Amino acid sequence: MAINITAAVFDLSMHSLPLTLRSTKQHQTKLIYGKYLMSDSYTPPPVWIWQDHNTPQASARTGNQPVAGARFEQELPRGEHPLQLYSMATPNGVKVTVMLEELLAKGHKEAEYDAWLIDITAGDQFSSGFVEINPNSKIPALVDHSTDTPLALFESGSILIYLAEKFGEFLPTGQPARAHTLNWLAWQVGSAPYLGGGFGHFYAYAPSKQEYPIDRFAMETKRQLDVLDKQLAKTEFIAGNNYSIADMAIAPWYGALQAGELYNAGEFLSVDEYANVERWRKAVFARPAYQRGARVNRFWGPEENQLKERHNAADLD
Ligand SMILES: N[C@@H](CCC(=O)N[C@@H](CS)C(=O)NCC(=O)O)C(=O)O
Repeated sequence: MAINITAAVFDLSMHSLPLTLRSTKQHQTKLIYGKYLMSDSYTPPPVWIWQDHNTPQASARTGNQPVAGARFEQELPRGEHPLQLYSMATPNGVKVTVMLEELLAKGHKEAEYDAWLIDITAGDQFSSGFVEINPNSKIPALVDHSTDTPLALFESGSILIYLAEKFGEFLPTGQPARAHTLNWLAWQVGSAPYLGGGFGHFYAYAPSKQEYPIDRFAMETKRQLDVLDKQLAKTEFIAGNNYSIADMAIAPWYGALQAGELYNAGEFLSVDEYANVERWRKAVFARPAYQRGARVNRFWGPEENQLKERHNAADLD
């Protein structure tokens, strides 16, 4: 049985995603009666046992492990603003920095924030300080110190709703607009793992290209793009005619995908077919607050688009 222990490359030249799997056993696919099937070269044992497939470079600090919790002791830094963000400019991280910049653009001075870099390629998400605010060890995480007891928030969808309610922006209070917005926000959080953990992993990061998973997740990703395209044929923004937290959640993933910026997969997925998504993402990406937010906690790509940490508005000017 061939086992490939090469870690997938974490390509920071494009929008990067977490690797939920850094290694995979290699299997051949076979065409049988028109269907691609995994070969039977691997028979799961009765009980799965973890084999450390991480590369030698991946230390105990960074490699994927089947257990949760802190791997080393380190407190989180704290700046002067009530809102302290711990993040990185992946699509999930960008959702929150865009929201904060949009709030500031609307004049909400209390939305000023410190954004500290949690470099997930270096294992920063496993520090004791980070795990204390997010036991799931994934960015983004936010602490609001303006409350009686500091309030820790994790999960990008939860953070977007919290900020929208705190500042009374980008989430309608009346129905049905509120339900529509939350529907699409929940759609994004539920759908993106098929795009990132499914398509992105097997197409861009897995150590061998396997037709069965790429085929399966390319189909699902195109179906999702078509869902958005059909919706955006009816409405200007995702959840209606107003820009909302649903757009902020969906654009860094599906907007970037349609722009060909994610996984270098624009041609493979024929993203030009989605004209309504293209019209919408151009409008969203043109927003100054979106452009500011997309730069925060970014340490790759063109230098003018990078800002490792943000502590006040002037850092982005
Ligand atoms: N459902 C979570 C997903 C967060 C997530 O997957 N974050 C990635 C970066 S985009 C991460 O921190 N990965 C680190 C790891 O998997 O170790 C959310 O929406 O906040």
